[in-house]
Amino acid sequence: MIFNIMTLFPDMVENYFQYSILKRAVDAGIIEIQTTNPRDYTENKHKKVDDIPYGGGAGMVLMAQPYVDAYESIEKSPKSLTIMLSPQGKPLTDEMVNEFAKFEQIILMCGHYEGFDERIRDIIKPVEVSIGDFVLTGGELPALCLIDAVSRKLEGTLGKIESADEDSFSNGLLEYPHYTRPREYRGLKVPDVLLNGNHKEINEFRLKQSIERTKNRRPDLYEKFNKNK
Ligand code: 21W
Repeated sequence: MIFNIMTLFPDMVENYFQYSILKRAVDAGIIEIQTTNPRDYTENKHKKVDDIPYGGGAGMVLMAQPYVDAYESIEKSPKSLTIMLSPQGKPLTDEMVNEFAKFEQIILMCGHYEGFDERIRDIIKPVEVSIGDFVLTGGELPALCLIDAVSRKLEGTLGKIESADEDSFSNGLLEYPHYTRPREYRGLKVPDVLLNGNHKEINEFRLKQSIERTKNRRPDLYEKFNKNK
C-alpha cells in the first residue's frame, strides 16, 4: 500500500515511520510512504502557498494552484483513494479504516490551520475525513492516525502477538482488564479466575468484564453491540 502525504511540512510526518511496528511494515515492503510538498509546485517567485481570504476574515487560505499541481504530479494507481483531512470531514471509524485498507494507494491532503481554497475540493473531489470533534493546528497528525490505523489492518503488519482480531471495536466491545506478575501489588490481587487454568471460565470472565466496561464507559457502543447480537 502506497501512502502519499501532501503536506507543507514533510519532516513532521516522515519521522513517525522510523519506529516500532510501522518501521517494520516499511522495511517489509507492506507500506510505502511518500510525501509531496505543494510549496515545490508554486508558480510565484516567493513560493507562496497561501493568501488572504476573499471577502475578508481572519486566517489564510491555501491557494488552489500549488495544491492542485502537486496533486496532479502524483502517480496514481488504478485502485487509489484521495482523502482530505479536515475538521469538516466524516469522523473516522474502524469500519471506514477497513474500507480504506482495500485500496492500493491512498493520497492524503493535509492543511495547516488554513482553509483550503474551495476549488481544491471542486477539482480533486476528495473524501473528507476528520478524526474527531476537537481542533488541531493541522492535518498532519490526523493523516498519521489514519495511516497508522490502516497499516495495522494490512496482512503481515502485525505479528501473531499483536493480532488485530482481539482489539476493542473489532468485536464492538472495549477490552477486558489485563494483569501480569506479581500476583499481588500494593494489596491489589489478580482475580483468582485468571490463575486457575480453566480457559472456558477465563473467557467467560473476560467477556463479562468487557461488556460491563462498555456499558459503563461507552453506552453508545453498548447499544450497538446489543442490537447486533
Ligand atoms: C483547524 C484547519 C481549523 C482549519 C479560514 C482560514 C484535519 C482536524 C484537521 C484546522 C481550521 C481533523 C481558517 C480533527 C482537526 C485539521 C487544522 C479552521 C481556520 N478559516 N480532525 N483559516 N480536528 N485541523 N479554519 O483539527 O486540519 S482532520
